[in-house]
Amino acid sequence: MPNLDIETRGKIALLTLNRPERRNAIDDATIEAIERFFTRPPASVKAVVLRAAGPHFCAGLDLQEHYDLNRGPVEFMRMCQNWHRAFDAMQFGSIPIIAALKGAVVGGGLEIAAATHVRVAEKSTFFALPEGQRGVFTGGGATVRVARIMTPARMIDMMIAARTYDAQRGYDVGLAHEIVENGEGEKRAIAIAEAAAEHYDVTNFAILTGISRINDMSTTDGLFAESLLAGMVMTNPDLRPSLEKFFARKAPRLEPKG
Ligand code: 1HE
Repeated sequence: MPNLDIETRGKIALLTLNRPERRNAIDDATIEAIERFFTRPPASVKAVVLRAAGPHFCAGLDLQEHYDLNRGPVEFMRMCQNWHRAFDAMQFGSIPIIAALKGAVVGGGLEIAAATHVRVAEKSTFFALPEGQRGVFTGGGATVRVARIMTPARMIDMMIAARTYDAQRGYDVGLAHEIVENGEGEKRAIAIAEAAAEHYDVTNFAILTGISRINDMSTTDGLFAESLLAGMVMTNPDLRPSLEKFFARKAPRLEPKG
């Protein structure tokens, strides 16, 4: 697929933004490929690693294509809706997506990262929304997804004061969940994906579709939806052997670690 490599390895798929000469800028074809994959993922794929070729994760919207196409307002609005559909398919699908971040995670690059579920950042990672400086605006969901992670007030400040956060500052506000040494991001993301791929499908489904959606609901609706999901997950017949393992003290012990 153009600019997006897809490789399956056992239960996980490795998706690579593969256009390093343009710093993995996202064009229309890339969005289409992302949407196609996440709306109908292969049944064998239980977790995804989203990684990038070259030293940068993603430079956001392909500004060259934007300039060349010279779209009108409605065309650009439709393009944004294509991004929203693709990233919704990621965020609200039932497959955990682990991002391996490095270098630039900026503009639309931060928007796609915000649609993933676990974000591992190499120390080289930096986060920015340079739209303010370039005279453009976010359109791939940042006002919703990024603002919810870092708070709307911080997002406004980041854009107005033209701040670029390093990996640590990104971690402090939830843009990254873990920081690793440069060159270690993919390995760590793959390890997380492989472990998550072993969870029960129904549990991952509840975690991924439930938590985000419930937080769009009122308290009453959210608690009701949680009880519905829990009713489905906690009565999964496959759960019994897992509990028996716990009673027999054969389940892995919980201990504080990343
Ligand atoms: C690009 C793009 C791009 C690089 N579209 N071509 N996003 C931005 O405003 C980020 C724009 N990019 C950058 O700030 C920098 O490129 C980076 C910090 C990401 C990397 O810097 P560097 O020094 O490694 O690379 P470079 O020399 O700036 O770029 C290398 C080439 O990639 C160069 O082309 P060349 O022909 O001169 O080699 C760049 O033009 C090209 N390139 N980024 C197209 N984004 C749904 S709305 C979403 C809103 C947005 O995302 S707005 C975009 C925000």
